[in-house]
Amino acid sequence: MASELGIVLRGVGGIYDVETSGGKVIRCRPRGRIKQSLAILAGDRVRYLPLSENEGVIEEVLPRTTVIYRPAVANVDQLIVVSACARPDPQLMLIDKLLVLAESRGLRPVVCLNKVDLVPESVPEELTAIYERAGYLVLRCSAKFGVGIDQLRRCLEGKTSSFAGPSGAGKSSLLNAVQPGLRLTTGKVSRKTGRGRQTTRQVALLPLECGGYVADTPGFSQLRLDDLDGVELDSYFPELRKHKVNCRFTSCLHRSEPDCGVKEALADGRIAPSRYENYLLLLDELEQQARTRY
Ligand SMILES: Nc1nc2c(ncn2[C@@H]2O[C@H](COP(=O)(O)OP(=O)(O)OP(=O)(O)O)[C@@H](O)[C@H]2O)c(=O)[nH]1
Ligand SMILES: [Mg+2]
Ligand SMILES: [Zn+2]
Repeated sequence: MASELGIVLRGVGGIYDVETSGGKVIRCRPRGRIKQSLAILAGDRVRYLPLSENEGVIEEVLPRTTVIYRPAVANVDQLIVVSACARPDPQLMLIDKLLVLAESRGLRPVVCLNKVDLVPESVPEELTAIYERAGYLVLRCSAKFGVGIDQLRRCLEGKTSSFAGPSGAGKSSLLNAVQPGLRLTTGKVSRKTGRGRQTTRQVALLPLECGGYVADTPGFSQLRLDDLDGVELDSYFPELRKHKVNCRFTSCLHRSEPDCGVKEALADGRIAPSRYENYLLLLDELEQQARTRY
């Protein structure tokens, strides 16, 4: 039998669900030599040899257009950074790190603010202002009340996207609202700690009825930006990238250098203070990492 092309939807214990070009899902094991050389991720395009109606062997993983490891997905076009407006409270640093991750890996970042029903309107408005000023598309949703779901669906339509964000933000709930047939399991947010309960345990790429795919992913709140160089960090903040042309020094890191275009833009409100502060914290973190690496 000739080999065929498919897309990995998920993997559990070394067995992968592969969607065939005909839209069927078959179970595949990788050939030994692939098993050792690289991890196969949800979203990977593979060449497999069909063994029976619903089984096959993965022979080759095709080159990836994009890849990120937290969450671990390959070939996605967009990263939908999900944050609740409350329960759990938004973590701006995590949002900014995820945006940097997307920018640095060539994924289009989108910000999705969920649970607008739990807070006064001013909360999503202020958060939206931060990220729209940076140039990002910001969606405001309530999975519970169906707010913003049409807009989210339009954003996902025809593309391959991945959700990312803390446990309890409502990633699975949003996807259930976009496509009720998915019936993804959702979990309660703990009253005591205000944190989610890690309900989604693994990455699963889901084919969408509106066309395209979306990965539901496990929540996390710690993210380390490895293999990034501090000097290139400003290029992953679109609003810093825009204003650094006005810096006197091309090597300006926008800390305390004179005639800094970024600090000028910050002073007159064209850059949100939280974004600038998180840039500085991340810059310190990356420099620290570089010093301890050898
Ligand atoms: N009030 C309100 N609650 C919501 C909304 N969206 C989700 N929830 C609730 O938030 C809790 C967590 O939702 P999940 O969809 O499981 O969150 P998740 O981001 O998938 O979490 P993990 O899988 O653990 O990463 C559940 O109790 C949901 O019912 C919303 O828009 N408003
Ligand atoms: Mg989930
Ligand atoms: Zn500068």
